[in-house]
Amino acid sequence: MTAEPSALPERLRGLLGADSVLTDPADCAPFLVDHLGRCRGRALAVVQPHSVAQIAQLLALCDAERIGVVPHGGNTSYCGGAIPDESGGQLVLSLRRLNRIRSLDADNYSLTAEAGCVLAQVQAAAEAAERFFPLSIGSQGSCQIGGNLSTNAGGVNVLRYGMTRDLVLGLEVVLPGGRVLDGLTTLRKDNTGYDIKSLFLGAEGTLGVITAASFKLFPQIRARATALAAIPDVRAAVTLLGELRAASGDRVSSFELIPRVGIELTTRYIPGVSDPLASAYDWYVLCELSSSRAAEPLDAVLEEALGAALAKGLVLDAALVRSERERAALWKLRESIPEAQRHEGASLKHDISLPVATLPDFVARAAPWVREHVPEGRLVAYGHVGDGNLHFNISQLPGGDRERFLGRADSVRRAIHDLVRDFAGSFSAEHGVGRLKVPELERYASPLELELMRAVKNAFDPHGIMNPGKILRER
Ligand code: 2HG
Ligand code: ZN
Repeated sequence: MTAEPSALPERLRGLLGADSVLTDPADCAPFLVDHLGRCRGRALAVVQPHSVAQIAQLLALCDAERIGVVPHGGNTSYCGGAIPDESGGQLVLSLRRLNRIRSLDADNYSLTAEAGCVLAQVQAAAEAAERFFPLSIGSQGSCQIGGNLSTNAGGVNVLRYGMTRDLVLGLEVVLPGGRVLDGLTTLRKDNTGYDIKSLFLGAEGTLGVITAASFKLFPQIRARATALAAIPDVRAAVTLLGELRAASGDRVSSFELIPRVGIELTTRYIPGVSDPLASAYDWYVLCELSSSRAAEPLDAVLEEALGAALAKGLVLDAALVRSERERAALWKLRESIPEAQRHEGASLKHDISLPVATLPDFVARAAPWVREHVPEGRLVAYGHVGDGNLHFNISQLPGGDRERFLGRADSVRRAIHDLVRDFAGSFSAEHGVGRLKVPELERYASPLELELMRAVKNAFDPHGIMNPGKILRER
C-alpha cells in the first residue's frame, strides 16, 4: 500500500534526522531551479543525507513507495538533469554532505572521493600530494564530482586526459531498492565481464546514485606555456593543432577556439578581462602546452611553433603569456564567455561535437545559416575545438524581445542538430541529455540504441524511481 505523500516528510525525518529534510519553500527554492533559470520544478522535499547507509535506506523506501528521486549536486547542469518535474511528487536528493576525500594513494596514482566533493576540492587534494587531477571546467568551484560523473563532464583538458569516464577506476553506487554496489577498486586492469560502472557514467542519476568514485591521478604539472593566437579561420585551428601536437612531442593539453565576439563580450561585461592583442581578428585559439618536467622548455617550443605557423599564414598574430597572472587572465577570458553571454541577453545553446577535421566545413555551412535565419541573434561559437566540441551558441542582440527570441529555440535547434547529424556529429558533446534534450535523443539515437537504453533502465530501475523523465521519457 502506498503511503499518503503528505506523511512522507515525517517518515523521512524519522529515517534521516530532522536536519536532513527540507520542506520550507524558501529552503527548497535553490534546488528547484537550474542555474540558467531554464528549468523549474516542485518537490515533496529536499533531503540531505549524511551517509551512504542513509541513502540506501532512502532508496529502499522510495522504491517501495514508488517515489521519484532526483540526485542533485552543485546545480551547474546545462540540461536540467538535477531539477525535479512539476508534479511536486518527487524528492530531491542533495549529495552535498557526502564531501570527504576518502583516501589518496600517491604511489598508486589514485584517489577516492565522495560524490558531494566540489571538483576544486578534489583537484586540491591531488595537488597537495604532488599529483594532478585533470578534470577542469569553468564551474569547478561549485560543481560536485558526483554530477561530473553522472554527466560524464568534459572541460578543457579532455584533449590529453579524456572525459570524466576516462578518469574513473571504480564506483560506489546505491541502487534503487537500497542495495549498495561496492566497486571502489583502484585496479588499472580488470577484465572480468561487463563493465558495469561504465553504465552509471553519463546516466545522469537514472540508474542509481553514485556516492563515491576512485579516480586516476597523474604527475603534477610543473611547466606550462600558454598563448592566444589569432588565426584566419576555423580550418587554420585544425591544422595548427595537428602541427602543434607534432612539434611539441604531444604536449598540447588545451586547445580552445574563441571567436572575435567572445573577446568583445568578455571585455565588455567581465571586469579585468582585456584583449591581449593590438588588432582585432575573426578567430583565435587559446593553446596550452604542459608537462610534469619542470625543465621542459615549453615557452620556446610554443614560440617556435607559432613563429613557423605565422610564416605560413596559419597564425596572424600571437601573445604568449609571461606570468601566472597573465595566464589566469587568458583563461578568465575563455572561461567567462558563458557568463558574458548571459549579460548580453538570452542565448540558444548547442553543445555539439563533430569529427575534428570536419569542423571547418560545418562552420562554413552553419554560420551563414544563422546569419540568414536568425538575424535577431549572432553566433558565438567557441569551445573545445581540439575535441571537436563547439558550443555553437547564438546570443540575442541587445534590445530584442527575449521571449520571441527564445520562441525560436526549437526550430533553430532542429536545423542545427540536423546538420550536425549530417556531419556524423553529436547533439550533446559534454552537457548530457537531462530533461531538455530528451526529444533530441529520441530523434537522433537509433531505435536499437533506444531499445537497449530502455532495457538497461528497466534492469537497474524496474520501478522507474531514479531521476524519472531524464534521458528517457517517463513511462
Ligand atoms: C564551456 O565550455 C562550458 O564554457 C559552457 O561547457 C558552454 O555555456 C555554454 O554553452
Ligand atoms: Zn564546454
